[in-house]
Amino acid sequence: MANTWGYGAMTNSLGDIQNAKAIIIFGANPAVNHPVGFGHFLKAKERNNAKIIVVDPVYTKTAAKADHFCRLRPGTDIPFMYGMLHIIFKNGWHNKSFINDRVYGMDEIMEEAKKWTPEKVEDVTGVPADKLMQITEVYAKSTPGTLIWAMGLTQHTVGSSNTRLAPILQLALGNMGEEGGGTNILRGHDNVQGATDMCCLSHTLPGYYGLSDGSWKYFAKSWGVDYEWLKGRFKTKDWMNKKGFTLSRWWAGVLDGKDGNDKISNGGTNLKSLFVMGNGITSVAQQAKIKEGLDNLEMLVLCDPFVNEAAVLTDKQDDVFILPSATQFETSGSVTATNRSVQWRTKVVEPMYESKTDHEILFALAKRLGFYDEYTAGMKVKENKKDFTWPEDATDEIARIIKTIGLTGWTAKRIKKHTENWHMFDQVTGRGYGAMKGEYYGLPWPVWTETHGGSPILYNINKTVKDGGMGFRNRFGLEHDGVSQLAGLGSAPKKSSNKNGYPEITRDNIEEVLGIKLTDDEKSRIGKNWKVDTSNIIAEKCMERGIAPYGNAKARAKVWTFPDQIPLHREPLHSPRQDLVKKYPNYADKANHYRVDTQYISKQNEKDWSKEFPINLVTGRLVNMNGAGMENRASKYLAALSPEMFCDIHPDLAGRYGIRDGSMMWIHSPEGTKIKVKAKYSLSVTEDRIFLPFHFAGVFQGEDISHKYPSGTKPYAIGESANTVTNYGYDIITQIPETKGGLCRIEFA
Ligand SMILES: Nc1nc2c(c(=O)[nH]1)N[C@H]1C(S)=C(S)[C@@H](COP(=O)(O)OP(=O)(O)OC[C@H]3O[C@@H](n4cnc5c(=O)[nH]c(N)nc54)[C@H](O)[C@@H]3O)O[C@H]1N2
Ligand SMILES: Nc1nc2c(c(=O)[nH]1)N[C@H]1C(S)=C(S)[C@@H](COP(=O)(O)OP(=O)(O)OC[C@H]3O[C@@H](n4cnc5c(=O)[nH]c(N)nc54)[C@H](O)[C@@H]3O)O[C@H]1N2
Ligand SMILES: [Mo]
Repeated sequence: MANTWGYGAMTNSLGDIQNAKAIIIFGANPAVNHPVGFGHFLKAKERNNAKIIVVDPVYTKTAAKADHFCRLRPGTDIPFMYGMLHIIFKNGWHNKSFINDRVYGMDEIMEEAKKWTPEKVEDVTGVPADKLMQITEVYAKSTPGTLIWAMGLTQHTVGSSNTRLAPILQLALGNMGEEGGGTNILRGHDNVQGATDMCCLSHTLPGYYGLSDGSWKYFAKSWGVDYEWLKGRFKTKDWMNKKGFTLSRWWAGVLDGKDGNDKISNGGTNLKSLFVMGNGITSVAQQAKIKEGLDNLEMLVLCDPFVNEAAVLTDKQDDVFILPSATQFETSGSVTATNRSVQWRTKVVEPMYESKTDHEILFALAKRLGFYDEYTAGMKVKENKKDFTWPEDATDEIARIIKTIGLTGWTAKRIKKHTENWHMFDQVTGRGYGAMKGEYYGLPWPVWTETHGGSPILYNINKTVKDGGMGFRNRFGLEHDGVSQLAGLGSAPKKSSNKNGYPEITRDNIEEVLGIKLTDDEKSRIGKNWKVDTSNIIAEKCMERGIAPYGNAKARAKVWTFPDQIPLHREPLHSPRQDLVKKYPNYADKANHYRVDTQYISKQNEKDWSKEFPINLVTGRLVNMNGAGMENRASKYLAALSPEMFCDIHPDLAGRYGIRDGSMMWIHSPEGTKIKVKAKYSLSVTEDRIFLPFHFAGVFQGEDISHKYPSGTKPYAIGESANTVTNYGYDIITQIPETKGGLCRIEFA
């Protein structure tokens, strides 16, 4: 099962934001969701008089600290960013040499940007044309500028296009690979970056290795497991290379087309059991469907330190198992932060009562399923050991195998040494001193070799590769449409033996690109290419010559394999602007999207949704709650800060429906579901939209279901889940639900 929420990592770091001269924030509310990291934003203001620009449909606590606030309509960031690009190109504020040497496809972006005049952007986004011009000038002229995003960009059908256009804006300004620049995605959970890097997802192997025969064979060999055995785990071989279901749509796999639900392509069987480790379930869109999915399972297993409220939502009576997981205070191991740096976590207490750590639960499960030996084999490969030490040998296994993002240097020993020496690093540059000289704080990946010091700023060619420099990765071939994909002349990392663009390094081209001769011994040991070279010969030789093993190419603004080769505006499936739906229709329906037929245009065209559901629905977070919220609502003091589920609503909108401040209101969704919540008058929202936090559960469509909590486990606060009314809609590439761009109807309750 895949968790497809996150998207991207920081190219720079939170500390580096102090170097920014301007900060533009799209769909993120760090004052609430990253309050410690937000300190660095405020320091940039103090140090450089950096201007903060917030682009959000809601006036947030972050907006309150900003110099400029642009209130856009949900789901219209693409027109907004094209509007900025329009003004930038028109005034010649773009970085021409950077684009020429280091970017592919910008000409097509320029063409599209021509269409988005400030007046047109105003009509589509709601942001006044003069405001757009004002902030664009501020941002374009105050370089380096850092671009921040989080969930306001990703939770849309066009989320993946949003996350492409934001870096394109930075590329146009030459803000990539610079201190104080970059695209800095504020990630979610503790270690979500680590979970992403290990690809706890359904469409790749660990370390972003694709689902190809070559990758499977590389892992089989590296794990010391027979490839034929791995193959035998699948129904037939072709299933090895197919994406699985995602977290957002597993329920469709259970319902399997029943009652008009989306059909699946799963080899003729539906999903029968669900094993949950570390997800709240009530945080996923379309709770009524989720409930139906849960009710129809044969078996449900919930591993959680708290009672997972999936157990409360379902009416299922038998074969629901609640396994008490230990918390992260009761275990140890490495965790990865939002800026790609790593730290070692040390156990604080032994697992309490009958709880077990997640790895113990997984090991026990593997034993009962009969593949414990294969499951743990990779940890014994390096020294041909009989047994393994957890978690050190797992960490070393990762370091040995994962080359794609350069984890070679992340051995348990080095990570521990870093964590023991946290006081020996500069807060802004991350540079170490004393015992940590030559290394960066937390060894941000890529860490190409066992002695490399980490790469604090991605794509920075003003540094040597040994000191963390690199160009863009050569990932998509040498040319496209007759245009070279390699970087231009002279744009290689500092002091490199090859001053120009060069391909990714392979066994076949290493002598030519690096200008070296390999010995016969080296020739016999070297791997086929840098991604599978466990001998580390490629990386070591590259370091000596100042070469990045992954090549030096152009960043691509055009993705020729995606439905939209360059990002294009498409109205949300449920749009309040029917006139614009005709002009900017959503995608064609997508069959077999992570095994589920997914609707786009057919849902959008089903009817004029805005007639019945005229109000935009925005969801997001509160500072005192996290995710599905059980952890916090079970805390008396955190629960007291927001004891009830509520809806932020503008007094004038509320007034039209006779809803008083503090009275109850119904919110209806296009899917025919509803929730009953308390109205909270707020000027943070306008009259055309409401805001809901999504941290509640325990009430479902007006009905209190709290009698279903096992005795003694009912949290201090319960309420409706916002996800009961979030609309149908999934990103075209990642399948992230459109939880930030829906419609609703309200009424006094
Ligand atoms: N206190 C607290 N901190 C957290 C979390 C938590 O639950 N509680 N969760 C963690 C996790 S898992 C994550 S992923 C991060 C998320 O961090 P954020 O992304 O900051 O979280 P949200 O509040 O969901 O959304 C951010 C903003 O996106 C805006 N938005 C909605 N639609 C749009 C749109 O179409 N365009 C634009 N530009 N903006 C839009 C919302 O109004 C909101 O202010 O926070 C992490 N930190
Ligand atoms: N409407 C709407 N929905 C959203 C979002 C939104 O903005 N709007 N944001 C989405 C995003 S970005 C995210 S990340 C999700 C977050 O939602 P969830 O992934 O559900 O996040 P949490 O509630 O933080 O954590 C899930 C569970 O993990 C348990 N847990 C904590 N520590 C451990 C541990 O060590 N081991 C185990 N086994 N379990 C543990 C917690 O008790 C909790 O029950 O919500 C998504 N849903
Ligand atoms: Mo998240």
